[in-house]
Amino acid sequence: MSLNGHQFTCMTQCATALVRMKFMATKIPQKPSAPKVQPPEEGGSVVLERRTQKTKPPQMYQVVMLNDDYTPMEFVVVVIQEFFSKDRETATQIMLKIHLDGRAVCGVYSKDVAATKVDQVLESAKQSGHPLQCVSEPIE
Ligand code: TYC
Repeated sequence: MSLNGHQFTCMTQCATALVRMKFMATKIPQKPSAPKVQPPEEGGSVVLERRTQKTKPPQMYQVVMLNDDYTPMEFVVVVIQEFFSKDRETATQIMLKIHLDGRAVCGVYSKDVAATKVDQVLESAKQSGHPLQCVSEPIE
C-alpha cells in the first residue's frame, strides 16, 4: 500500500498529536532548569522557560449558624432551605443540631459567597424580628 503526499501528512500529524497527548497526560510538573544563555555568536539572549503552575485552590469558608432562645425552629428551617438550598429534612436536621450543640455548619463557599449568605440570613432575621445569628469562618 502506498500513500499519497496528503495521506502521509495526515498520518504524521495524527501520530504527533497522539505523542503530545500522551506526554501531556503523563508528565509530572517539573521546576524549570536555570535560564539558558545563548553564546554571543547566537545573539547572547537569555531563554526563559515557562514556570510550573503554583496557584493554590482558594480559601473556603463555612457559614455557621448559632443557637438562641427566641428564634422559632420553623423560621430557622425555612431560612436554611431558602439560603443554603437544603431540602426540608436536611434543613430540619441542621436546625436540630444547632439547637442541641449551639451551632452547625449550613454550607461551605468561597469568601464572597459565604459573606453574601451571612448578609442574607441576618437581613431576613432582622426583617422578621428574630435574633438569629450566623457567621462565616475560614476552614482548614
Ligand atoms: N433554640 C431555638 C428554640 O428553641 C431554635 C433555634 C434553632 C434557634 C436554631 C436558632 O439557629 C437556631 N426556639
